[in-house]
Amino acid sequence: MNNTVELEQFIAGSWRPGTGPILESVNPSHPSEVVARGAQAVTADVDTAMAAAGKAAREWARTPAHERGAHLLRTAAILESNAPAWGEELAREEGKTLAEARGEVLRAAQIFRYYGNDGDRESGAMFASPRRGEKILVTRKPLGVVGLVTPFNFPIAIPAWKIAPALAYGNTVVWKPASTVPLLAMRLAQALDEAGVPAGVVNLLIGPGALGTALVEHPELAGLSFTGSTGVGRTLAAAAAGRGVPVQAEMGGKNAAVVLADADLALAAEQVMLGAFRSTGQKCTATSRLIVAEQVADEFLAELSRQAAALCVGDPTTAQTQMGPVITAKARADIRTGIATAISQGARLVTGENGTDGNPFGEGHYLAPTILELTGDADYDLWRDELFGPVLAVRRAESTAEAFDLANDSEFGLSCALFTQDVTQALEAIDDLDVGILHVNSESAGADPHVPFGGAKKSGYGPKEQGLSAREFYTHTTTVYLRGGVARA
Ligand code: UN1
Repeated sequence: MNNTVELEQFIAGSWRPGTGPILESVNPSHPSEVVARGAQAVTADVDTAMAAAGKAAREWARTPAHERGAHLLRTAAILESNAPAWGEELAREEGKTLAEARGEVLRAAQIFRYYGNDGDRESGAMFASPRRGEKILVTRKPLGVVGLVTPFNFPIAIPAWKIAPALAYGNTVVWKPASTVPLLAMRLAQALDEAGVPAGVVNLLIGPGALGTALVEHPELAGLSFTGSTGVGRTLAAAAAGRGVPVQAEMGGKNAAVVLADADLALAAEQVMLGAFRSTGQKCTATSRLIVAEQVADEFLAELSRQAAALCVGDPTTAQTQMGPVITAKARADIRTGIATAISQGARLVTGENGTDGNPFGEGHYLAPTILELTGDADYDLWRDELFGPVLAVRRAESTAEAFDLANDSEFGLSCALFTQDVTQALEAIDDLDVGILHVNSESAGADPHVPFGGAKKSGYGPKEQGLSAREFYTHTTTVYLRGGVARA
């Protein structure tokens, strides 16, 4: 296939080729196919983009909220009309199935629509004053120029849920997406450009991780929002915090599904399959641990194993495919190493990969959906470390209390899926499970745009994303003690 797209940078409202080394994004299902190609940005471009964003900041902040919103609503409409085509490109560049990829473009549109209507919501608070003739207002103001660093796994939805609130609340943006998915980043920037967002309000820099570091070190940076690996997130967060720059970082997860003995097992199996294997397990909200009640464990694992072995793995643009490849050859090799380590530590392979090399599904970076039971009390790396792939680690629990303890046995606390028909146990879980997102009888992934998204413990740092929580990060407040002229007695 020879439909490689030419990559360009978007700085100060104009599209231009980079001046750095050539970057190619390749199709993880057909690694010889180059999806997009172009010269990368260099660190000097960070200065140019920051200057453009700084220049645009004042006017954008003064633009009425409803006018800013109108740009976002137009962006939503453009995303919607391009969802079939850009969804296909997303599936080719990132590897998730066509249905998920098109759904993701529509989800980005939904996020832009939510924030596009923000002008209709309350925009601050008013308090009574203990003094006569005075009111106290708490107003919201943009931070200024914010830096956004986004991961490969939701190439358009995660940027949308950072860019949309950043712009809605009056900030301007310099954005560095993951280098594995530059085409989808370009598509989103094109949508914003076509929607008429003024020059400099959004700047896109495609290139290496060094751009993220340069962004954080830039003196004009007023805020940093990051989603990605724990290692990079902590480094960037530390650098930004060290310079007094507010940070929002959304990092790892090792999310549990807890299946209690009274659960609707058919429903639980369906949802655990979705949580563990949709997007090839490459979501920070994916289900990577399963805790199942001993009484139903054999039956449940047999059913899961049957369903996992029957999943159709292959090119995500083919209609029957249910699971595509992982993003790179290195990701696949690392996941296999994680599986091999678990087996060497005593894990029992229920179904899928055994840690060795091979490619039964074709030339792409494919993996079989894998389930491993962690038997005994060994300290398994697979229980602790996020592999970011289609691998589910299972443990059995003798009681609900033990199940909840196991679910909490992680330094992460992003999401959890609980399966029970007993409302009392569900209510206990709300108090006991230390997570940012709890799903009762649905899979661990998924997030609506109008409610907070983010983790407890080491999964996240700083204010949560989405809904009104995003406002906590993208604005600061001015408390106004407002009096008129001479106060009457
Ligand atoms: C979802 O669960 O649908 O990087 C979204 C991630 C998360 C997004 C999850 N920030 O996977």
